[in-house]
Amino acid sequence: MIWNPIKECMPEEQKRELQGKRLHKVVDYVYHNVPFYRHKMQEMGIEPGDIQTIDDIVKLPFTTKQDLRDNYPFGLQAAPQSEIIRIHASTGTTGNPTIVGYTRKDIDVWSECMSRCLTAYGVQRSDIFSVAYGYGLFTGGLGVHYGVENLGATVVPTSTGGTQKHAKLIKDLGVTGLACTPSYALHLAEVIEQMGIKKEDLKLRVGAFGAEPWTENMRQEIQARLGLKGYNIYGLSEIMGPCVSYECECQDGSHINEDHFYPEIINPVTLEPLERGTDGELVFTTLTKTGMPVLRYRTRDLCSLLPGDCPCGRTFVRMSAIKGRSDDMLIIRGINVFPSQVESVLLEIPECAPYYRLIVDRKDNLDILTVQVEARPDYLSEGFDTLSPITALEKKVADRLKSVLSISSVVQIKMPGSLERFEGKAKIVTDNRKLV
Ligand code: DLL
Repeated sequence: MIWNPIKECMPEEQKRELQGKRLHKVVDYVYHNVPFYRHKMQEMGIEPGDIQTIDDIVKLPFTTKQDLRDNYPFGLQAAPQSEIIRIHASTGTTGNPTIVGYTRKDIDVWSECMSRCLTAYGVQRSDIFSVAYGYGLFTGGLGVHYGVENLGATVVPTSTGGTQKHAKLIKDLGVTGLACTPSYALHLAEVIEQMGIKKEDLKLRVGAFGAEPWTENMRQEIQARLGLKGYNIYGLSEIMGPCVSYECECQDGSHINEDHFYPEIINPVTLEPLERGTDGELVFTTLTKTGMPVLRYRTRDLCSLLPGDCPCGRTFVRMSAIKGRSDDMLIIRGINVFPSQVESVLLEIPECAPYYRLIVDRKDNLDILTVQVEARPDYLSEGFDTLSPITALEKKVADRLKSVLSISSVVQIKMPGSLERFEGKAKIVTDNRKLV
């Protein structure tokens, strides 16, 4: 099923024409309502009249997270405060958070995008959907919530915390849909197993997982343990929140809601636009937002836009899975390492559970990568009191990591259940070098 075939399956020409018109309108709007953009455009010697087609987008200035921080809290807001009906803020560890104000129109567009996404997953009005993203300043909870309501399915606003209570509700209410981070889905699976609930006793059939990078192996693991089909959902607060893009039944990339968010891929160093199919930094321009529109926002997320058509019939371009963030990439002894690469390796090893941490230290000017990973309970149940299975597994993991990453690492096998579990976004990496 397709929620809005007129938009989601628009012929390419028509789509580009619509994008061009919308781009002109949003540029004119920010030029007259956001001094930050007016000054930037004046510095570059461009006026709204110079932007007529979507190809003119390359003439526009970029926006960065730092720009949003520098203009904290409302500097980039284009609509008057009386038009803003909701505020969200992005999580940030340092400095000012990013504040995003939404008008009623923005919230309606968001709900529409979410309904497109849920329909692509096969969600129907008869479904009961538990939203276990955090409700609050984070966009995950309320964003998905409004989409489920807009579609007409039943929403259970679980939010985070109280995992046992959540597990009981899933069983007792016959919950069919689950929205949460992939790491939380795994934790939930673990709690469900510990409570003695069998996946056959549950009615779960579809999951909307995102807000953090996850791999194909992680998808397989979640699907096997919860007995549902897991779909990717991508988004970011600065652009809207969940559902800037969504997977369809083909699960070969996520369709970007291109009538509202225009994507580009650039080389993060030279800022040159890159061809379809080439990995680079994802950049978004909001085409219809009225609260806080952004021009060419640099997401720092690394991925590619996939060439070719999708068999599902949607013409919205697809983005690949996020391969890492330009600011998340670890450079260890000069070699680029993405946490997702490590995850892929670990989940291919049957003795390893999908709970792991990466710790980077610097000793005597040498970078040391420590990978902590839990063993699966069944692996350690025999010979638990001897060290040999642990040492053997540590060596196996270290060898596999070395062959994939081309660097050696210190592997520490941890007891099942010993690493901290997360309810929101998982904090996988600790880079102690920054503290030096
Ligand atoms: O994480 C919005 C969201 C909520 C998306 C719920 C999906 C589901 P922020 O907190 O602003 O917003 O974080 C945005 O999270 O730039 C990516 O680095 C990462 N991210 C989000 N979705 C995915 C995904 C929400 N599906 C940042 N895969 C983004 C990989 C993701 N990374």
